[in-house]
Amino acid sequence: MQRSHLKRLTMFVAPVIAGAVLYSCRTTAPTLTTGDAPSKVYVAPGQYDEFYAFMSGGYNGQVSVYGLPSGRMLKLIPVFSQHAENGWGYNEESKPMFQTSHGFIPWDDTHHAELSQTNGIPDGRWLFINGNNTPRVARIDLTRFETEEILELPNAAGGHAAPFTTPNTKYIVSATRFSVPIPNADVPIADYKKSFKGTISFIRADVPGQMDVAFQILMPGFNYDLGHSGKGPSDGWFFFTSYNSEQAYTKLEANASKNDKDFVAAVHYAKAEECVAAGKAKPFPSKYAHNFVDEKSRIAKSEMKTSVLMLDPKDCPGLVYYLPTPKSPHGVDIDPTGEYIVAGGKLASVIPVHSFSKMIKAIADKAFETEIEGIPVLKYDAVIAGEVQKPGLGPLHTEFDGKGYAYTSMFISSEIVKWKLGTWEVVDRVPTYYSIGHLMIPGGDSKQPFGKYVVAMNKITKDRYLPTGAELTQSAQLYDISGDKMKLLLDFPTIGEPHYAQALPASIIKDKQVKFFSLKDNANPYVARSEAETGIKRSGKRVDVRMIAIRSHFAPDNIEGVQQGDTVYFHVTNIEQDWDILHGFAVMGAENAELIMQPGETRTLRWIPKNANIYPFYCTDFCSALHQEMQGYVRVSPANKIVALSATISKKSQSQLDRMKAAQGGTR
Ligand code: K7E
Ligand code: CUA
Repeated sequence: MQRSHLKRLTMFVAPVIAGAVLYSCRTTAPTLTTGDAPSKVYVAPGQYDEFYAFMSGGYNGQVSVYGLPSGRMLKLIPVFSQHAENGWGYNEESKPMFQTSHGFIPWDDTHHAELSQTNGIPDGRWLFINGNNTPRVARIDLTRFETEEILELPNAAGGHAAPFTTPNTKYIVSATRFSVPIPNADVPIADYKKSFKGTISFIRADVPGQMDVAFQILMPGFNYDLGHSGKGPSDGWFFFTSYNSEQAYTKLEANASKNDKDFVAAVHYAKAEECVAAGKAKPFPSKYAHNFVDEKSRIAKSEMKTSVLMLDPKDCPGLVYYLPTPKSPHGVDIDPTGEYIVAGGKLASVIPVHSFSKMIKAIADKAFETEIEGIPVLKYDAVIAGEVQKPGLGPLHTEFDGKGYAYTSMFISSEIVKWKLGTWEVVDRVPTYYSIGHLMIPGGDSKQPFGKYVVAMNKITKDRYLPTGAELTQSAQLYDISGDKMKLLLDFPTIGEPHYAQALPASIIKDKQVKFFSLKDNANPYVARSEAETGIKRSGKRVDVRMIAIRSHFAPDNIEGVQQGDTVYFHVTNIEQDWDILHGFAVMGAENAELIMQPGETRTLRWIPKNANIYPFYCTDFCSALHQEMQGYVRVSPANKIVALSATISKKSQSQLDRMKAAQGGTR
């Protein structure tokens, strides 16, 4: 195991940094779990985890929720990708969430989970997540663990530096990993330097249902990779890494790695607000979708927006400065005090740390090295606070424990390195298995980290679990950081490819959970609140069936009069008003997913029967002892055969229902 680790390491290192020294992270045995580790991660049956952790799903386009320290997966929250398991993106109510200026887009690549904050501390209202491919940002409501809003970003490609928040969630941001012509147009790719630009979007995020681009900043055509807002003294500033200052457009592996230094862009967004108020931003025609779920009907609506305010730094002096930063930096992380700006130079031999106060002084002193498209480049020596020497290889991301220490993930040397803010000395290092990307400390990018653990999210799994063919599950590792030395406690598998994650104490959100949706308040136009409100209606070739589901039947459960060529909409309302009692709905031959109805909720399945036939439907969620009895039939007749539209509604007396409920063990 040790040897394969080394071999793999060499494989990564060799092409990237020839001749570099391999830092030793192999003094401990890879399989170690020592001493009291088991008791530190053991959450006894019936007990709860201390933290909720929200992990991006990477190329599965979703978010997954884990308990820490157990590493138990609690939920998958579908966001940008259709999810057949509960009909997200398949049922009629949620389809509008996938609308974009490119049409219906059922997939994306999620990277960075970001909790909303109040005064720089995670507050448990919302989780934001970005879609990297067709740039979008989403809001997840943490009382329901559901996606409730998605905003597309116009004039952008590769929404990677997203959706990081300002300390009170006034804005979240999204910056472009790929520069493209702005506005996008058919131009020769060789015109890159002339035509390709980046943009940074500031998105109003503090009012659910009203997310919108407040303004965009037009940037030189570099690749903007990651960002973090200032806090405390640096509140009002936002910092973004950029690489490819070479502006290469082919063979980036080599061509974008030539410059010794790229840049951190320091954006004074408080200044941007002034410039916007002074009319310096120009309306820029832009088509982009805004989708959100109406709270009462639980139906998503989609609207197409037509313009953004575009700010050119040339028209707003003092808006952006570049901080030279070695070498192709990836993450940029601000320490809890707001003074230090830590950049992870993927190919750098040090971890450079900029000082906010020195930056302000350098701006006042005009300590400029040069200017790029109207943006002053500050002198490296005038802004650097210090460099962490010999940290390891391939620094990517940094989180903080709130006790004066920083933890940086080292992709190439596959380790976490702990170092001290201010002295820049490395105080501890532990190996990760293997090739860590992001790392996460609960609250670790906030003003007051909750600390206790660091989670490594590793890119390569290799030999850590029972093999499952050529593709293995992704792997996370949990380390105790309460003492001087980091201690590996647990490996646990994750799904998709988690990039960033965030976590917060469970106590902040666990008692705010919705247990069911009020039937009385259900504003779906096709709701049926009781069997008496069910029915079937034909309008031309469209047939609407209003149906209810309750333990353990559907009403109606026999439907006749549907004809070939009809489009049938099953609107099924789960009329239970009881926590965790779900029903499902599936009909044979549906070119679609099932429906899952949470208690009190109406969901709609569109179905186009092909043949004159009998089609059964049934409940897919094992809801009671008589779940297998929860079924029905649809009769489909030829188009030329007239069969009266009819429904058989099971009429059960209340006493019958009560008896059945008792027989099924009552409510759970
Ligand atoms: Cu480093 Cu997309 Cu956050 Cu992955 S990014 S690791
Ligand atoms: Cu309802 Cu099974």
